[in-house]
Amino acid sequence: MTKSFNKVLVANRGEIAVRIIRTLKDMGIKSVAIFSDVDKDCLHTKLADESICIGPKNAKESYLNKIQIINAALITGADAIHPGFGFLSENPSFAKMCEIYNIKFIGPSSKVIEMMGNKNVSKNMMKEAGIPVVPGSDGIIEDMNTAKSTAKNIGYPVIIKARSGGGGKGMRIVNNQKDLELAFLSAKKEAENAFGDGALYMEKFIQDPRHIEVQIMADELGNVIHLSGRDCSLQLNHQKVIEEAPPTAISPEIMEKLYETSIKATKHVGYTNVGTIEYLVDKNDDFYFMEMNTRIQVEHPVTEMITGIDIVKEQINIALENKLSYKQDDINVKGHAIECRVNAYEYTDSGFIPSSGKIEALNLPGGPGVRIDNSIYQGYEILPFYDSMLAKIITYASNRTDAIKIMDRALSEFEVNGVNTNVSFNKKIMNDQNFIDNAFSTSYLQEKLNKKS
Ligand code: MV4
Repeated sequence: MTKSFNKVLVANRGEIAVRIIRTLKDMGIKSVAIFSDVDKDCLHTKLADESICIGPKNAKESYLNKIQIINAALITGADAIHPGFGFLSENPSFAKMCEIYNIKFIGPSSKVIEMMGNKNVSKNMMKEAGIPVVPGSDGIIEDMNTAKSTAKNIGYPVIIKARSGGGGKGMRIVNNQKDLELAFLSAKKEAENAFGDGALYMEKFIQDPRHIEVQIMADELGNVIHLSGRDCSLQLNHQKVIEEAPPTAISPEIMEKLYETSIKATKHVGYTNVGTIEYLVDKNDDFYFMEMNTRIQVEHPVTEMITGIDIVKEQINIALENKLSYKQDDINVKGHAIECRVNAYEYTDSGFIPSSGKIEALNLPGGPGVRIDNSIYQGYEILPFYDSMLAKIITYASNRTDAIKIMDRALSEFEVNGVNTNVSFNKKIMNDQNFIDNAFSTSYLQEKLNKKS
């Protein structure tokens, strides 16, 4: 029986909150926006059917304040909460609180979020299922002696990672034993400060990999499909700079293996709703499970463009305990999509300089093959308190070369006066020969910038 939600609270801000509210509107479901007191004029509060202030600008007292958000849902009578990405989207205790208060959390169960959030547990679970993982330590490394013997067994270079990590925090690449102790201790300290958990594990460092991820969808009835993959290899400081779909640098045969592996992994962990499995693919086309993200991703629009599927709509459909709207045979990948993030910072020779200010004039790109997911409007004040992402430009064409050309045009049209952005940095990438030739790995951008400085 198809259930429905009367009202969904969007526990986020910025462009992803706008994105979710748009789909709720398309589905005829009322939306509730939350905002901190400095965000009262944000676009998402204007587009939602109702909005409610949940606290002061400090995210710990507002967008990360679990009980305030639960209270907002109870006060407004929301049946469900969509967490978006970031903030509490992968916080198991928040998902658990939703379960306790009988508010549907639009995402996997709190148990699965907890398991996948522990990178050591998730890796061991995948190993159990026969899924390729990077050779490394057998669990957490308790002390320096174990670190030394483990690194010796694996063989340098090795990479140290935090159990509760993500985005590169608490991560160190170590090329020889003399650098090991400092790397181990600094990684532990960084992980303790960032995650409140200093537990570390170690892996063989895979040289110059591609970062390939697979979008999966699983309903609560046991059906699992994939929506093909994305290539997110162009990164800087562990932030994805450009994302594209499908991953044309990897052969279709290898991608088929990643798709089969992703379906197996999703079923093995008892995953439900929408998720992403990240892999490293090396020069020999060997691939290794890296992590499973239990949320919708920033880069989901490139997958929507090549499949024609509204992923947020399917998240809500799954949360309503409906069967997946698609079978695997219904998924037909067509064309190529690329995404650039527009951030309120500019890239200078001394790195990224954050920017804020009032948007005096704004011209958003458009025309054939251009989609803009944005949270800005003329007169909006960019605040320095939260993530610096202002908009995402997604371009689509029948092939990668044309999608790049359209992105180059769209970036030229993107004008925002009053705040500095990384638009010109992205435009340089669209005209970089190695990018155009799709001949680069995850270290490319950092090495290119190191050469310049
Ligand atoms: C790796 C790796 C190579 N070998 N693991 C993990 C967190 C994610 N943000 C990046 N991660 C990586 N894990 C092994 N065993 C390469 C990456 C990686 C990366 C590492 C350092 C600097 C930039 C990077 C960009 C993408 C992937």
